[in-house]
Amino acid sequence: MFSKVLVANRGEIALRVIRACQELGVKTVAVYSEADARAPHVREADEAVLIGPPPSSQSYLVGERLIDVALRTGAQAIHPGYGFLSERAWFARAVRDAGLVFIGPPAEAIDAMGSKTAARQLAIAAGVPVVPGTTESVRDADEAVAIAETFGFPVLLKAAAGGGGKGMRIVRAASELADALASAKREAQNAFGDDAVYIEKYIEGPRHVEIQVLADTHGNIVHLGERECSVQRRHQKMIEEAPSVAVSPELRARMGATAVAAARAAGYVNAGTCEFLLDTDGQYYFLEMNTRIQVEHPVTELVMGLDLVQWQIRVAAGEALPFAQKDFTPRGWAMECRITSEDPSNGFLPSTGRIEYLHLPTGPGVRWDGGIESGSEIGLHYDPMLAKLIVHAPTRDLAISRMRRALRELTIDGIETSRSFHLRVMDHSDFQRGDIHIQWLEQNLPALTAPATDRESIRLAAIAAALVAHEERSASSGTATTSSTTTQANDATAVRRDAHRPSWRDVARRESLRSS
Ligand code: MV4
Repeated sequence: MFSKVLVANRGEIALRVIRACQELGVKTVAVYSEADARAPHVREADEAVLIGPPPSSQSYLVGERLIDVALRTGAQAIHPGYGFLSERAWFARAVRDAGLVFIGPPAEAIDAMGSKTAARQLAIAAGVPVVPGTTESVRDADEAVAIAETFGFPVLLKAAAGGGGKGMRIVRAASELADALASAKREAQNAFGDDAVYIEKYIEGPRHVEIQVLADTHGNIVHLGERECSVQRRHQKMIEEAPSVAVSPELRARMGATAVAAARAAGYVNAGTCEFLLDTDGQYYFLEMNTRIQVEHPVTELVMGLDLVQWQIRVAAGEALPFAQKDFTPRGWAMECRITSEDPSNGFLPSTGRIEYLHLPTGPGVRWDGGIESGSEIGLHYDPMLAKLIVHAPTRDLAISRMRRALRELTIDGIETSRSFHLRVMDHSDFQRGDIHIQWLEQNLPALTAPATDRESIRLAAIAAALVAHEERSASSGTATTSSTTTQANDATAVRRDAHRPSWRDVARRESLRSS
């Protein structure tokens, strides 16, 4: 095992990796930008090194500097987390060339899956079902029309260098193809520096189901079942769960075997995820492989009973996986809500400010993977995801009840968050039936995001609550308490739109009942 690992990331995933290392008895080196000097990951690591100014292009994305820090601090390996440098083949290669271990797949596997057309070729050769379409980029609009007519409209134009939805265009008629191709190429060129675009049949209303795989350096590959990730907005997942209501044990076995075949064909090692579309007839199609640990990995950990991040580290250190495929059957139901600093009632506009008050949910079956604390400054330099609230329960219904309970326990004051949106989803009958697909959220935005109460009513109620809290405290203690200023500050910042349990009520209640 390594004695020291450099964690090349920030926020909740940096803490997640640090925790895994601590349990393995591995020392950690955090890196941080000037904006993150007081971030929890800096404090929790054994050492921390400043790597640059706030913009990630000058800090978390400067590969050579990270490698230099690893060498200088005596770390033997680098964990990239997700985002940032996690899927840059050049970085994986540079880490290896520096005599360090990249805790992730070989650079060659990242390259193989990085080009979406190459990944489709590799999948087809491995017998993996893909959406009908091309495995080469299209030359021009005439060729595109001819190809589209072989499987019919609508079709989807995709950037070959893409992934994650950039450079995609839905085309519903031959007459629209030329314009769509030109704009897809422009967007692809701007986003990836490569204007190659290919064509697929457009699948309407599918689910996004992905399979977790784990591979070691000794040729062992297992799959860890599926995650259902259909609740997404603009290619940002909001809620994930495991297992999926749409996947039977028989389908899980088939999709799992498919994912293992794709991973094997790519020479894959470490944790990875194969993304599939699952259509309304139960047909599934391989889309792409994510060559990193994913945000939503905890739901798999909870139903499969293993620590994926620890296994990433153990596999990177050369350990053989001790499991057989039959060891893995999902137990119970796990669900994750991404808590973001976005205002659902305002088009998910990013919200900035200081977290004035934070109360975390606890109790049976609740897990919080977060990177924030009271006093954290939330700016615009990084991703708006603050934390993940994850629950595990015996059944899906109980997981929904548990998530609702945990969301109601959660208070984050000082900034707007996605909390109330998640409560609305938990209360939605479509979601409760599991009747969701990748367009569901966007088709139901009004019901899921409308403010329930006008601001002035909330303001009046907050003032009343502050007065009640003050009265109750005075009555119970008989003396003025030192926390009254805190209460007022919290109530003032808590004036905001919130559909379910406005946090002023929780804060007022906790303050008034606190023994002083
Ligand atoms: C598709 C598709 C429908 N038909 N391909 C989105 C990002 C990239 N991973 C591929 N994506 C899609 N490819 C065909 N042939 C619909 C999507 C898609 C999507 C996929 C997964 C999760 C969310 C999505 C949201 C919009 C579109």
